Amino acid sequence: MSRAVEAPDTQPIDRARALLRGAHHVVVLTGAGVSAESGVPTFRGAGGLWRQYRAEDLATPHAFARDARLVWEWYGWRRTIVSGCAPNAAHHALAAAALSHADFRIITQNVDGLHARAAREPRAIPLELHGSLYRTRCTRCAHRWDDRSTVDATSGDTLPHCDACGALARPDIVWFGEALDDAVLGEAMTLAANADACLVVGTSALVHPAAGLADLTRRNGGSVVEVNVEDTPLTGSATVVLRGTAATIVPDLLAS
Ligand code: BJW
Ligand code: ZN
Repeated sequence: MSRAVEAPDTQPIDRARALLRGAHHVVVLTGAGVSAESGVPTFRGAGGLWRQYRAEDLATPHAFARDARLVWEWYGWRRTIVSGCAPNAAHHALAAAALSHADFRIITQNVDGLHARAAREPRAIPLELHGSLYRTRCTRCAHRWDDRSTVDATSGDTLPHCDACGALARPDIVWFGEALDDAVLGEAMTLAANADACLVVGTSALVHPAAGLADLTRRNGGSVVEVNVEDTPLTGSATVVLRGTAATIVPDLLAS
């Protein structure tokens, strides 16, 4: 009995490869799933809780005003975890693609710095939409600084304070209800609107405005390729969906 054999170019991964190779401008949007195989917990789904809290309970100005110690403790825990993690094959493949193609830009919602650690040149450093786990800023003045220190949250006095004015400091991260940096968001929107292809990797696509970037590409006639282990709100409108983990699929997708 003969069995129909699918032509190689009908496989989703081949279609996705062809779309990306044919695109002049590629933009990549990543989320927590790209770092999952590095050991960084995602926000939603299994392992997404710290103690009994969700990101929505802690990543808000209101939560910080109510209990700065608790919020700093969470960030201290995350700094410790991420410090023990390394970029995985997906971060490395994306960085290599950004180095070999001038118009391949990475935009990340992640604050873990793993894309930047995989980048060997500035061109491969991503736009960080939601800030960085390793930057701290003053709650009163404009001072902000790189900060890889461990957090001592035993009392209000031991929390990070501003060297310039002495006020309480906070993580330099965009919390719910806060505006993203205008320049960073503007650049991300321009890249997405002008892209022929948007590769979306490991995001639940629930958090806006980041989740709207792929739609900008699509509405301007570009393609959307989604890599995720499960469905998201983008799945239905994506041009190609690749079901599997980032560290398995992305290197295969971008192999030259
Ligand atoms: C794998 C995998 C593997 C697992 N391989 N895949 C429009 C509609 C509705 C609401 C809004 C809207 N516009 C704005 C809002 C409000 C709000 C929002 O979006 N709320 C929704 C939750 C409903 N947005 C905001 O508040 C934003 N601000 C704003 O809009 O301001 C307006 C304003 C203007 C002017 C003045 C004032 C205000 C700010 C959003 C900031 C979000 N920040 C956070 C927290 C930062 C804290 C921190 O990191 O410490 O950023 S939220 C959290 O979610 C974090 C993430 O970057 C973000 C996205 O999560 P992500 O990356 O998608 O992770 P997960 O865990 O959700 O998903 C992981 C995915 O990976 C899953 O799909 C898995 O299947 C997959 N996966 N393993 C591949 N191995
Ligand atoms: Zn200050």
